Amino acid sequence: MTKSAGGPGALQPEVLAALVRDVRDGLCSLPKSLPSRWLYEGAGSELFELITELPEYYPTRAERAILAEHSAEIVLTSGASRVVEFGSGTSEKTKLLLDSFYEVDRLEAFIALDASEQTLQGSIEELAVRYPRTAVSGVTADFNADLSCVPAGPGRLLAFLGGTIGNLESTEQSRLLARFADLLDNGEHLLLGTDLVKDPGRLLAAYDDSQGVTAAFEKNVLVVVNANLGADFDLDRFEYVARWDAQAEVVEMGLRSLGAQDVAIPSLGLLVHFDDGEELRTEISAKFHLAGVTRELSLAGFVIVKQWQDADADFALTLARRSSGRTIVGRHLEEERSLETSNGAPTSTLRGYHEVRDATEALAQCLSAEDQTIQSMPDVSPTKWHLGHTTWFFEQFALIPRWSGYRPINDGYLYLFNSYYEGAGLRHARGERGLLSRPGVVEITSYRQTVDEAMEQLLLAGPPQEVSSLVELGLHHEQQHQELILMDIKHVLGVNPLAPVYSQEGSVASLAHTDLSLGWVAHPGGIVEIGANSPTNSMGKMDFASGFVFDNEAPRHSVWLEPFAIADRLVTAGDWLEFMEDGGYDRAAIWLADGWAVNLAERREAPLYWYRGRDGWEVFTLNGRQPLRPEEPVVHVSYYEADAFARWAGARLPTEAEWEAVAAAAPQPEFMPIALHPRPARAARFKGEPRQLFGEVWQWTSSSYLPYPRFEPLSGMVGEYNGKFMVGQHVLRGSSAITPPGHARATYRNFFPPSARWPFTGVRLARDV
Ligand code: SAH
Ligand code: AVI
Repeated sequence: MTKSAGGPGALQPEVLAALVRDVRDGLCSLPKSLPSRWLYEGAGSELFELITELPEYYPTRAERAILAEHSAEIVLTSGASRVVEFGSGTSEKTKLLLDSFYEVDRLEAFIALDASEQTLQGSIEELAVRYPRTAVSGVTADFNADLSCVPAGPGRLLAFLGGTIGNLESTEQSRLLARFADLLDNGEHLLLGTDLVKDPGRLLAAYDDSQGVTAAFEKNVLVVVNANLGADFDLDRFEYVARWDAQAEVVEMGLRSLGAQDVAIPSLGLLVHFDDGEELRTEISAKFHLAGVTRELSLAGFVIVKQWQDADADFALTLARRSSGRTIVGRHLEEERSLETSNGAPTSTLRGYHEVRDATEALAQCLSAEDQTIQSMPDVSPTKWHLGHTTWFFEQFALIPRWSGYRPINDGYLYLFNSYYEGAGLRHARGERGLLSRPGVVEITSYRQTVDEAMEQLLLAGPPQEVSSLVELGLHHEQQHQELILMDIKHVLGVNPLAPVYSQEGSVASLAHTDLSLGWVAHPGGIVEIGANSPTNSMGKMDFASGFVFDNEAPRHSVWLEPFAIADRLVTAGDWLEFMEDGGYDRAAIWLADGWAVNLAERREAPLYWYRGRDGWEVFTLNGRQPLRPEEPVVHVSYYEADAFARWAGARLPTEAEWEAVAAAAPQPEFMPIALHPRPARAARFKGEPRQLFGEVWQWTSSSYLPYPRFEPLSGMVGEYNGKFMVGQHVLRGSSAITPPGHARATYRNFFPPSARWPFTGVRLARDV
């Protein structure tokens, strides 16, 4: 690190030049503002350290708790050996992470980058002593300007902690993430800390503390300008203001002029006028939703590896990997960013289209061509077939009918990749999809790309509303296939005696905060409304203006419920072991006749993917074979098994209306990355919370899959899908650990035959009261 020439506290010439520029620009524009990096000069970094200790300021404590719990996992999962920290400050919390790297001798280098040289000086010396075998260095630089000082890979983990990304404007955030991605080689990692949206009262208290430390910190920028540029800001003539902009989800901080005044900055030859009450913006602190973090990282070219929150869900830490897949952060996407309004569900914008298409390809990235070709049973389709079929959907339903002159890429594909649509003509037999060595993965990838290019043109032309709706339908359809890809490949790998691992990502959820106590959420019964409003408008045309739903979720209608109670957590593997040890699979009396017959015919004596290992039960997961963890929800059980378990437990399965009545009143599903395996129940966030409704396992209901009263399928060929399966299947509710982010909702109706257990199916009990 270069030492400052002008004595302690003096700015380096190039830093001073940057301050001059920023002050000139910021104070001569309206509204007035100054970049937040200047807050940390002079006494600023010490004041910030005091902020981190304030009772009201939770982010530092929350992030520290996450790091304390998960640093070892970050070391293992990232496989990194060099840590580069941006906006490192004193790196106080970072030590938790660095200690974990160092303990296993994996900390070759630590580079701290910060705009404030003074802040770095103390911390680097201390860290060099703490990690004698590590090359510790500090770089004074503005991360918005020049990242060329970041050393080359491999094995880098970029850490951007504290929620400092929220101090950037949203366009700067995206730009910085994209630059991080550019900097990294495929397979290297980013660790990003983000503060989450929460109760505005708590947010404001954190940024306007009772001791006035934050006010002093924000006013420090005036001290810095006075000290370095000879300005005559009178600190007593400005008051600190913090406010929460609920729409932008940003805390805005600034200094309000008390009276009209002129401030002289002689070294710049400036006299700056402030009106009475005029504000100078000193900082923003944007707050995030998990959905937004995932989206921004994906757009920048990262794949989410794992995301953690503290126990109060105040703060999130995301480990993301530079993705080798195609990432689309093109000009068009930037243009569309400002139009984006979705809550994480796919949209028919070009950006929305690519997000979903890329996510599908990302799932196949870790699979070989052989993996992608196998069909392990008739219900399972090869991965490459899913990749082709989801592409066919856009070609068949959007491009062919809506683009005159469009020529199908290969007529044979229209036959091979049609799933069930009689209206779309003949098709290849479902059970024979695994017999096709050709087209291979390479040809199907090229089919996807060609269709994507055509779709780009269609979308950029500003398609009519019915085409946008079709595209939206196609994207939700593709998300369904993302889940199918994972459940199918689990079966393909699961029948392999070598139990291959699909991915190491997301393996073994932490048991911290687990709470397996079983409570019952009571419902008084009566008339309730369930279902969604119809996805067609008054002209009968597909229209998802009030949020996407499949036609089978509509129309909204009244249902009578008797009083009931529903379990506040899922049935666990431990509960299931008790059932088995109590002879659950041997007692014909608790089984439906069909279920008993299936058990006998297929020798079902435990859930699918359970194996007797040398040291007890083991389960096959997408992370490979693992010892059974009794805390996890049981998964891969049939309707018959779920029903028999419920009888054994002296309970029953909920109807779909009961499930929805409870879920509609609970917090709606979060935009969570795919977890690959269901996780144990965590403590309720509030009394009577029905836990694990979404994101773990699909929950069997006792309801047959039937049309709702006044059900109308979508018009046109796409309407063929849902209605024709409305017999012989049971409805499942919720979503699973492999459901794509943004796909779950309280009205969603999944359905499978009662004997199926290769989907991620589990059990939530209900009972009459
Ligand atoms: N990472 C620490 C410190 C956060 S404070 C934590 O989590 O507690 C924010 C830090 O970012 C400060 O040290 C500040 O000097 C630095 N910083 C702010 N803007 C910066 C910029 N544009 N370039 C580099 N560093 C910056
Ligand atoms: C560094 N950064 C994440 C802090 C924040 O919470 O936005 C800066 C801060 N400003 C006032 N208090 C804290």
